[in-house]
Amino acid sequence: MSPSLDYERAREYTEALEGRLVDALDGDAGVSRRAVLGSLGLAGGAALMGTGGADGGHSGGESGHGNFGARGEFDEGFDAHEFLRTFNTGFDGQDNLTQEVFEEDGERVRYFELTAVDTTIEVAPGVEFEAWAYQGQVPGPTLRVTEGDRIRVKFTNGSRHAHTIHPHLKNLNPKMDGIPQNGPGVLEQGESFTYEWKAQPAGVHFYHCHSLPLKAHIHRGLYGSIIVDPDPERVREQPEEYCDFHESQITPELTEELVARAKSRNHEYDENDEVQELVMIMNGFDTNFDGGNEVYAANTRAFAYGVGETDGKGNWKPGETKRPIQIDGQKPVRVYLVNAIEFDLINSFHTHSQFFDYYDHGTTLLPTHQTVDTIMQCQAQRGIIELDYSDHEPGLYMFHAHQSEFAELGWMSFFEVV
Ligand SMILES: [Cu+2]
Repeated sequence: MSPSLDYERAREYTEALEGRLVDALDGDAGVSRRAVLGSLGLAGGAALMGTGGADGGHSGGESGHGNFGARGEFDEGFDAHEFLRTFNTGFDGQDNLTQEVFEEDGERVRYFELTAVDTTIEVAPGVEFEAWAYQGQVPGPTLRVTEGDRIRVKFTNGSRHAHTIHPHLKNLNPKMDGIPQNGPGVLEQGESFTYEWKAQPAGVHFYHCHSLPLKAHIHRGLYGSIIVDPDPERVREQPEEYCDFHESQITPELTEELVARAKSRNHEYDENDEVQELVMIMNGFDTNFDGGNEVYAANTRAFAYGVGETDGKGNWKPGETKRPIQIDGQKPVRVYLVNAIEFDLINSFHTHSQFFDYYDHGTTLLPTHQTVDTIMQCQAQRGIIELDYSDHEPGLYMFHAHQSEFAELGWMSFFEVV
């Protein structure tokens, strides 16, 4: 079986799923999630399985099944591939975000300016969603700092609705909690407030709007992640805070191991450059506002990490917005995974053909789950996944939510190991 044939079949598979999703949603504002799934059943299994059988896979949108199998590209407003690898550290990050780093009172401040706006985003090709978004994007910008820094966020509300920013950090001042009842409360359109939080504990954390009704404000898109990298010097001083062992059980060797792991996690150390780091915020969209999600994804765009068209020589076609996440097989991969889903109780992450180590909340430097291929997260739960494909053949390796419903409605992706 030639690799190019595998790519072609993976493209057909992605297209078939995307075509069904878009057809089911297109021009039918009243469609419910159940109706979408019902149509999946009727459309037949061959295309879904990517077998290229008599009825499936090859239509490419030109057949008589309405728009079944139709494909389209995403607009250029948001690049899900760029988002994966963009970390805003104050030193560096996306151009449209004001950010800087400076010293103040002997402490290091990481300063960011976030503005909430009302905007239209695209959740599947041609499927738009009226979002409320930090900095006009869903998910919001990924903020990345080192443990012990001060995180200062000047928040401006440019939306017609009242919003806040609530951080999932160990925050010592209730005024800075970003809830309606404390400090500045909710901010009305045109108002600003500067939040300040200590970067603690080390881990991958969540930020979101805390206005009421909470499920509406989160589901509309007001969320993002704050990654707090462990400080290796602090790890050396207090290693017991970064693992499950009691202080008396910690040997010098274990301390060195933990320090090395902290350096690998910390963006200010060269060791970190050896790891391919990715941010994935699992989310969903209730496109008809009936209290259930119609579209699922990692980083908003259904099937954006599925397989699109190549030129037949392994190169993605120019303008191809759907392509797998390309991974250097010789380097480890670290995924910062956050579950921002609303309406569904849990979400999950499942890798094909490889097992991984998982760090729940990312607050420890030794895994909380070792050698697993599936983990689940409730809303706001997050964690770090570490995996490698160094002994694998090059090619496509699927990963997805293992609620198969979510996978078929958008949360299905591939790593392309090269
Ligand atoms: Cu809000």
